[in-house]
Amino acid sequence: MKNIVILISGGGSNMAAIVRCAQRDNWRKAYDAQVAAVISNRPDAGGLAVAREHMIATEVVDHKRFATREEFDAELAAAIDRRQPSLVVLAGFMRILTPAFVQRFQGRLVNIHPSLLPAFPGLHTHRRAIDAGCRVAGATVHQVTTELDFGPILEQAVVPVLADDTADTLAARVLTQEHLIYPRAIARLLPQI
Ligand code: NHR
Ligand code: GAR
Repeated sequence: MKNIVILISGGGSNMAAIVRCAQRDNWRKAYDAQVAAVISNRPDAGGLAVAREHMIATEVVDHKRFATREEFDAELAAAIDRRQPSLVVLAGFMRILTPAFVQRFQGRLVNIHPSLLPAFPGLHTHRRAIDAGCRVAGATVHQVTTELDFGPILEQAVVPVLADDTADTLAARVLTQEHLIYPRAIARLLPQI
């Protein structure tokens, strides 16, 4: 069985979209794959309850309990390893990962970033896209490498930026597309891992 471990920090709507797609398209039968666990770095992440509703194992590795990024990442990696993952999915996961962590899972570590990479890596992407006068925005699914928001692109979606957009209205439009492309990108990866 190919175990998928999803890392979240917040509401987990991308995680929920992946879980729903896995159920609807029967990933168990199609790819011998399952979402094995959802791990959050924040104890109050809304996505934890969503995962539990779907009978998925959850775990918290609270970054605030650790003095350094290296110590947090070591504990996070150990928690992931216990699930024997074939694929590790960052879904609104908000902690930058150390090179040691990325190297350990390289090739089976993916992220969704709310911009059309290579434009706007990092945070506050929607505000920055509006301020730059972009006519289009979007989201990118990519392999994670040690360079932030830079790995090989797997999937992208484009949305228009409207004249009266705020960062919030643009984020909501991008998010609906994220929910389509992230499950699709993962489904395309599963036969190869
Ligand atoms: N780690 C590596 N090495 N490479 C990537 O491509 C990564 C990554 C970790 C997370 C997601 C990413 C995004 O899609 C991601 C990609 C958090 C930050 C950040 O600055 C930046 C990019 C991403 C996620 N985080 C702050 C930090 O100090 C904390 C911010 C907060 O807690 O709200 O880690 O955008
Ligand atoms: C999504 O838009 C995701 O692309 C973005 O946060 C949101 C999480 O929503 N990720 C980042 O900004 C990573 N730095 P979700 O928790 O509902 O999936």
